[in-house]
Amino acid sequence: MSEAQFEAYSQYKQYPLEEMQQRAVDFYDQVQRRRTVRHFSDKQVSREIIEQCLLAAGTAPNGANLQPWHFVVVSDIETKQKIRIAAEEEERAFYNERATPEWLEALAPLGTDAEKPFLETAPYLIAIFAQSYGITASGKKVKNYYVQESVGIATGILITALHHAGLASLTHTPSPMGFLNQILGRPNNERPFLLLVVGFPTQDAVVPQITKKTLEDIATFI
Ligand code: IYR
Repeated sequence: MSEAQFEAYSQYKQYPLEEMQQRAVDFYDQVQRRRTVRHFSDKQVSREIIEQCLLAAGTAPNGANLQPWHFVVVSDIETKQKIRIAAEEEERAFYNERATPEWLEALAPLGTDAEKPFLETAPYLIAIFAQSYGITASGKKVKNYYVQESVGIATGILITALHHAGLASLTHTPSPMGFLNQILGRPNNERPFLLLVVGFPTQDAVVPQITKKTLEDIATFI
């Protein structure tokens, strides 16, 4: 068993109280501008920005620091096309057969359907995989912990980092997503978690008129 080694937490930064308050306000002001976008332009995005956002995602707190995630960044046109074809097939089955009337009713305000042209138009698709278990260099299985939570937090940081950099994203979850392993050649220990569509919104992009719950609705102070 390897022993814990500690070092001083020298990166920690403390701010004066007023500055803390202002930073909290400013951050909320920034993140509340984020909207899930479904109209993407084909304008290119430099790979360095995506790399930096992925580094941010990789800082997420996670189970036993095993970092049970893998991000496949797809910009290749033919691969995007394959993903669109497979995703739309699942989406058609979802909208026409699998989705319950209750689910379709919940989705109605978003105006979504089985057509996913943005899977080809947007410059990047980031397929996020959750590693149900790890594999050592010698091929031994390693148990991972809190995989869904860990990958969910990393994905949240990624979405926030992309937004902060000035990019739009769409959390797309064709279900089931097994086709992503096959198209992207990912191993059996990885389960597709989410497909993030990344790029710039079109000039005339519109978003659903929806509201967020109030603080009173989402939090209780005791
Ligand atoms: N995966 C489908 C349906 C869908 C489901 C939920 I829950 C959403 O918030 C949005 C869409 C689609 O992408 O159209």
